[in-house]
Amino acid sequence: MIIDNVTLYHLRMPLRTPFETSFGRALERDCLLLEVSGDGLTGYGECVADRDPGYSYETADTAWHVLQDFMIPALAGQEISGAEDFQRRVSHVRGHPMAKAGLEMALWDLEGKRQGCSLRQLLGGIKDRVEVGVSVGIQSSPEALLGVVGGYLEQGYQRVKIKIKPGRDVAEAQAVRRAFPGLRLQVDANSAYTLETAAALRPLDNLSLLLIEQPLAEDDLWDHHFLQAEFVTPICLDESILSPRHARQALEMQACRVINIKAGRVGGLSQALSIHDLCRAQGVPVWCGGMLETGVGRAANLALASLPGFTLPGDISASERYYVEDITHQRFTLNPDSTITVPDAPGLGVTVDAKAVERVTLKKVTLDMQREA
Ligand code: OSB
Ligand code: MG
Repeated sequence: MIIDNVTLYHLRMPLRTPFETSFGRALERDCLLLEVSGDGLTGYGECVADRDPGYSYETADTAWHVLQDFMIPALAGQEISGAEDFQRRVSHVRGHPMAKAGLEMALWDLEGKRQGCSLRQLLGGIKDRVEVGVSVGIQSSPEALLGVVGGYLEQGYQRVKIKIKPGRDVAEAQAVRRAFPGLRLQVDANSAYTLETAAALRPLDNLSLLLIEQPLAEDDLWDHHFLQAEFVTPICLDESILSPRHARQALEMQACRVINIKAGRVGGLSQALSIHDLCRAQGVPVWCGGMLETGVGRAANLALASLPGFTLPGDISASERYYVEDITHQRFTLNPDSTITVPDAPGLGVTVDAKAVERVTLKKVTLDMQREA
């Protein structure tokens, strides 16, 4: 297809409750919404870069710059045949995986609408509902954490992830384990430890956790190898895996036993698919991570998580866990068995509420592709 124009929206959405991780506390979440028109159809994508470079170096502003000044002009006037072709055309842009992934998502949505196929079908997903859990931020105390976790269990979530950081780790995880002995529980450190300080995490190995997510720095692949050798609990990498090549090398060097896949972090759904295939061939479990997505990105995550290798519950919670007002007409809700139903309408299977978008838009630009050519 040939793209006629692309509109970028920088959104800032208030979170229902503050979300605290080892890299900071957020009361709102930024992202870019991409609206791509071509062939008389419109596709949407979500770029998950946030306001601050806390989780990764990308921010909504760097993604805006790279999309507007480099990636989108590279596509002007060109016939784009699919995700593989798209990746080739933007391969001159080093890094900036979230910016790439946002644009690729919009092309998948367009392609699905053109073929009358859901994203799930296009990707080869096999499940019509996927197992999900909830990611709980750092709370003011272990007691407060128990209250919040208990609330989510009442809502029906059967898998919980708690965020940890130095000094707020073992006591928190032990308290949750004691209160909920049978709970499927995991922790996420978001790179807050070194091989030395991670020695404090030793007691976590006795709590029957599903996994310990990203304890060490993003560029510390080799030290994760040493840490994994000391733990029975699987180490799962998130921030460290930015491409299928990283995934292969992490497994080769036994730096982890599980991989968290986020299409944004790895440069697009096509790259997420490659990592899924690689892990599946080796019997390595994967699960779908989350970036507090709006209904647009959430729909994509559900389609991705419907692939057969996603054998652990995803960080894909109900829309109401994140936002009072989402930007899609569809709201995702939790089924009683801790699953969420995968959309089956063409493309992402969601429609965007223009009024709701307007209310949370900080800035907006339309790039006319014919003029750029
Ligand atoms: O590390 O998985 C993470 C949110 C923002 C940035 C990084 C992470 C997270 C989450 C939330 O854990 C997952 C969700 O979307 O529910
Ligand atoms: Mg994580």
